[in-house]
Amino acid sequence: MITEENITHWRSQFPILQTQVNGKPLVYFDNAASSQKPQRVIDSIVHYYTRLNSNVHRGVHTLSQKATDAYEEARTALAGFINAPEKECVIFTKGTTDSINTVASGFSQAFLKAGDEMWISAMEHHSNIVPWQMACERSGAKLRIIPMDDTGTLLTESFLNELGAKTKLIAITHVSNSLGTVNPVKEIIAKAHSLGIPVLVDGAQAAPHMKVDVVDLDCDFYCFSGHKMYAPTGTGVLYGKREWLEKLPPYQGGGDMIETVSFEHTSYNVIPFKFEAGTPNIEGVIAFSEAVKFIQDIGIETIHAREAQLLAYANKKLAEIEGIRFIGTAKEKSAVVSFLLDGSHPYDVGILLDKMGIAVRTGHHCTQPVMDFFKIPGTIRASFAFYNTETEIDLLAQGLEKAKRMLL
Ligand code: 7TS
Repeated sequence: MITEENITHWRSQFPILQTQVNGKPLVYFDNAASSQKPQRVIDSIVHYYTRLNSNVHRGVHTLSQKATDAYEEARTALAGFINAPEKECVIFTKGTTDSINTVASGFSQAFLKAGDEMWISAMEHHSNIVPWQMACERSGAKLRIIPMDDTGTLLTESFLNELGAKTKLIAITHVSNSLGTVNPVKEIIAKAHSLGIPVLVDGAQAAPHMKVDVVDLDCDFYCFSGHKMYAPTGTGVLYGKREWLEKLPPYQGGGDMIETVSFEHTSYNVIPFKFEAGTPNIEGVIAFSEAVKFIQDIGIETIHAREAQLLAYANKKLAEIEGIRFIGTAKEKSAVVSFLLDGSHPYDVGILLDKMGIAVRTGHHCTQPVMDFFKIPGTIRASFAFYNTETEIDLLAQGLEKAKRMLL
C-alpha cells in the first residue's frame, strides 16, 4: 500500500539513501542505470561469506551442499518471480548483456544463415543491437529495424506486415531505457508466433518495474539484470522456453556445463547447467533472490503504481520549466523522464546537478541510434524507483532552474 509511512519505511531500508553527496542529501535518479540495494540484500552477501562460502554443484561436504541448495533455491525464486513454468528454464548470467549474447551466439551458429532476416527496434540499448550485428556478420543474415515516430512509439503495423518466411527472430526491448516507452510486446509475440517466428524480449527496464509473466507473454526468451532490481551487479537471468534452450548450442565451454569430456568428444549437461560454465556468481545469485523476496514483500503492483505517481508528478513539475524539451512522450511509459534544456549541453546540466547532490544520467544512454533519430547529442535522464519522492522531484526542478540561470 502506498502511504507516507510505507514510503518512509521503504527508504529507511536503503543505507545509501541516508547519505550525503557533495554535502547535500543524495537524490538518486539514476535507477535505470543501476538501483540502490536494501540492507537485507547487503546482509545476504555478508551471510554467504560468513556462513556458506563454498563452490556449488561439486562438493559432498556440508558447506558445498548448503551453498548449492541456496543457489538452486534462488533459481526457484527467480522462476516464480517471472512465472517461468519450470526452474530449469532460468539460466543465471552476468546480466542482460550476457543473456542476449548467449542467445545471439547460439542463434548465429545454429539458426541463422545468409538470406535470413531478423528484426530489432529503433530504440534498442546497444546490448540488444551489437550482439545481433555480430550474429548477422557471422551468419550472413540481415538485420532489420522496426521504426518509431517522434513520440518514441514503435510503428509496429508496417513492420508486422513485412514478417515472412525469411524472418528468423525478433529481439525487442520491453521498455526503452532512454525514452521510457513500454512496447506492446505481447501483441508482437502473438503475431510473430502466428508466423512461427520466435521472439526475445530485453526486459532490463521492465522486470524491476512491472509484473512480468513469461507464460502470459509467451516470449521465447526473456532477459534481465539483477543490479537494476536491488540485487548485486554481475547477476542476471536468461529465461528461455525449454524447447529453445535444449536446441540452442552453449555459449561458453568449461566446468559444470558438461556431461562427459574426453579429448575426442564432449557431451553437454542438461539445461540450465549447459549455459552456466564455470563457477558462477554464487553470493550474487543468492542475494538476487533476496532482492526478489524484498520486491514481493512490497508487491510489484505497488511498486508499479508508486512509480506511475512519480512519473506523473515529474511530468507536471518539469513541464513548468521554460525551455525544457521532453524526448520520449509515448502514451505508455515507464518512470523515465528524458529531456533537454534549451541552450545547454546535457553534460553541463548533469555536472551542476551533481554538485547539488542530484544524480541523473546524461548522454546517449547506450542508445546512440535513438539520439541520431532525434538529432541530439544526448539527454538528461531522471529515472525513478519506488523509493524516490515528490520532494526529491521538487529538488530536481529547483536544481534545473538554478542550472539554467548559471548556464544561460
Ligand atoms: N537493455 C536495456 C533496455 C538496458 O537499459 C540496459 C542497461 C541493458 C540492456 C544492459 O544491461 P546490463 O545490466 O547488462 O548492463 N541500461 C543502462 C542504462 O540505461 N544506463 O546504464 C545502463
